Amino acid sequence: MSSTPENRAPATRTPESHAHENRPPSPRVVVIGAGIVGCSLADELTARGWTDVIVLEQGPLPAPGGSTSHAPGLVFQTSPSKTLAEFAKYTVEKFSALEVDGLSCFNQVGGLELATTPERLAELHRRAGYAAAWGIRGEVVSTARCKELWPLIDESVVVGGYHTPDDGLARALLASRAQIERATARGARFLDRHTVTGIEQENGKVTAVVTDQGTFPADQVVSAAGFWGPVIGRMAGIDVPLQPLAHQYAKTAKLPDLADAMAEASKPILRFQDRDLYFREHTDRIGIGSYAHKPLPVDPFAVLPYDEARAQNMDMPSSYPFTTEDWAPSWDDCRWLIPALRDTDIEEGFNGVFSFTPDGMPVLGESRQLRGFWLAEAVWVTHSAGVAKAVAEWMVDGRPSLDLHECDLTRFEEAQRSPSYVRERGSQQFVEVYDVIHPLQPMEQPRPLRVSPFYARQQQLGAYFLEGGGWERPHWYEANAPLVDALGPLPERDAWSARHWSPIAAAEARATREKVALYDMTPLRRLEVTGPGALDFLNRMTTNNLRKKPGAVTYTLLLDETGGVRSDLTVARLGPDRFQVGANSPTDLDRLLRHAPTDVQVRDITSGTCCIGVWGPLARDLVQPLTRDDFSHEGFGYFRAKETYLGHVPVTAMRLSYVGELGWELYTSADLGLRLWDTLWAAGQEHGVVAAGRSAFNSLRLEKGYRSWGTDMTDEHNPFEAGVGFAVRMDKEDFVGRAALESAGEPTRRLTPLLLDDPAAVVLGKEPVYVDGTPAGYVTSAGYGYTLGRCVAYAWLPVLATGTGVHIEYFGEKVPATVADEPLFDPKMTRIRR
Ligand code: FAD
Ligand code: THG
Repeated sequence: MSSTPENRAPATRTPESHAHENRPPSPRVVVIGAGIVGCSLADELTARGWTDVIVLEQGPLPAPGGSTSHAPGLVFQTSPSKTLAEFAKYTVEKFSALEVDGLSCFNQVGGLELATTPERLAELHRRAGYAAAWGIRGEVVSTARCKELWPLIDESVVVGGYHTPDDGLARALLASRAQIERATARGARFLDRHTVTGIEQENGKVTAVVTDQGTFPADQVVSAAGFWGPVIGRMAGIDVPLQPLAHQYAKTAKLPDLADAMAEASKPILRFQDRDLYFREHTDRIGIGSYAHKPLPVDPFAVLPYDEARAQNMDMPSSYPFTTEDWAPSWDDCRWLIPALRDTDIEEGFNGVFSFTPDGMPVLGESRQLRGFWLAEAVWVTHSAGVAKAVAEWMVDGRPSLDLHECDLTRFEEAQRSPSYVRERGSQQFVEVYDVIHPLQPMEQPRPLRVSPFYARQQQLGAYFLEGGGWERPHWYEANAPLVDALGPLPERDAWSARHWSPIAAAEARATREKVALYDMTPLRRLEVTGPGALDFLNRMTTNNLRKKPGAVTYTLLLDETGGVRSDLTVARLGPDRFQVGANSPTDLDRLLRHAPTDVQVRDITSGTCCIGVWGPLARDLVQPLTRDDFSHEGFGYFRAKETYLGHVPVTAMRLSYVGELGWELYTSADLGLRLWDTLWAAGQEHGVVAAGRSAFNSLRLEKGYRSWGTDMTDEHNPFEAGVGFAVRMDKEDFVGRAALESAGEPTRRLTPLLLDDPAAVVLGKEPVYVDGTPAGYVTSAGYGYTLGRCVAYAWLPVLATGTGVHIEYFGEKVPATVADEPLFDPKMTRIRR
């Protein structure tokens, strides 16, 4: 594997590349790292006609010494994340069809997860629900069935299991080889013993990759360097938010009970999450991985290079000596579950390193600061082929066919990118990897990280804080507890849905519908877009007509080129060339910055400003006395904005309401935030004002049918399917995604509002929905509608008539629900437009 770096040989023509005759010639691509991700990516890129691909690898092929080189290869597909599940499904499908010398790259032994507690068994039911929602075969099974599948377990400690027949073992190195061979046949070149030492750039674009063997010019560079990501990132001037951690893996001595084993493995891969353990067979031995030990962070900058590691008698740069003291408690747990282990010991073990991110998801995408520089990191073998396909689509076609927002490298807030945050959160992800995590469970540390200016008041009111995007967010206020008595009886909740919930939320929702409430909207992302080209720019980037006089607020959509919903925004025209945009994730900012012409400035003003939503039928009575401006319906219309003063506080007021009541979002600078809160609080006393939290907020917005981007809709959906077609003006000038929408046919699926039939039933989101007894879709978001007296669930389903009965599976129970008409609450808008 030698090379003449400076003059890249022209890519070999292969039959497949002829198929792409009409495409522009392949750009010069360099992939850094030949682990499973780099190899899969080379395969996926060359399959799409990008054949001028060089993969640079510091170690020796075929086992260059990264995490892949010793991964035991367990592939469990089930995940709460639909995106991760899709990645894993593709990996299984692809590796099952790949062979080297007649040996398949996937050994479909199935998967088994065991429960030794009722809590875990409930979790396994939920996992079976995710599986049904995302189209994976899996079922909760009896203890007896667990024993049948894994005869070595002590069934007396097991209360049940979750069996997934299509999971199994990826032969990761074999799959690397198979993909190297295919990619090489299409023209890719794999150069091992080439250590990348630098990334060259010009005018914000990547131009070349420097190695100890020479420089490789490149138009596109992908860092698939696994846990070395931060090292390569630094060469490119980019933070890569991942933390390498070591994780223990050991193999037992030969087990007499397995003496007859012929195959490498025949029993399902096994998980014992109650003790943070997993198991697989290695013919007549058992391999055991543990997440039970303390986090063992590794500094990626201090990892020894390959050869030196060898010299020091370390197998690979990514494997560290086994720490016996960390293993001891796990070994007791292993012997408890599998009595056959009591007469044996482990024969070998190591602490292997791989990547953890602050939220446990991969880091994918192109850097805006350095165009042409991509990351494909923090990826498990399980997700590797799916990730590679998505990244290849993204590079070649301009967008992936899957929703990747949970994996987008731009998803982190600035405060979530500090090295200490990444280390602390990454370590916590390690600790929690098998924990039962409630969908609302907040991170524990570092907190508080971001607080609004009203934080002190919220604490005084007994706020129950959860965390989102680093923000402390009140979910309800204990101060409102006395209001609960007036509500009348509320349905009992099961233990799971009662977590991070309080009947106080119902009282706050009632107060919002009947009187007036203050909501802390500070975490709502705010962008300022200014400059002579701002109007044209925003009008081209989004779907609604923004050519309105200053003072107008417009609900509009950011689409991608294929018409998928990238975000929904409110755009307030505050001056001829000055706009305030209410947005969703940091990715929105990134997208606008990427496309902004030189005469437009885009700035995130979230930090340094704050927002209070004042909503309810008495909102006008509360606000009007504080200002000389006219806040009447005629003087301050719905979806209008005004810059004014409330008492001493300069505010930007916008008349809109995500909770579906009369009222305003009131923005001011952070320094004046507390004063604004106190002003509104004092003025509200005579109207019975309450502070209300996100729990009520979510209930109210669901009753109103307002979508939450990222949960209810993503770029996998077009606006018509998602029920936000009203924000698309096909008759205005051209905008991103317009052409694609023109050829979009009648929707065949729809974001469908469901009402649960039983007033006492609740679901929480991500549950499968059955139509005529078969899984037909999944719940996006759900919440109890306190005004309606029913749980509201939105779900992606085939187009169904209003009144159709369906079933939502919750903890293995089939809960009846009915397709409803939108909006469920106040369809005539009498509460808002008055
Ligand atoms: P790697 O395989 O680490 O590849 C990155 C490559 O980049 C390396 O070969 C490295 O040499 C190269 N590189 C780095 N820097 C440079 C440079 N400067 N120049 C040139 N080349 C460079 N995942 C599962 O799905 N299931 C499991 O059961 C599982 N078990 C695991 C058990 C253990 C003990 C460990 C350690 C990991 C396990 N994983 C498992 C995780 C999985 O192994 C990794 O997530 C995956 O292999 C990462 O693949 P990768 O290609 O991103 O990284
Ligand atoms: N406030 C502001 N900006 C935001 C949100 C917000 N941006 C992100 C996100 N939330 C956007 N989501 C919505 C969803 C619905 C509405 C507003 C923002 C809404 N819709 C009305 C309806 O559908 O009837 C009005 C639509 C219209 O008249 O065009 O109010 O909470 N600032």
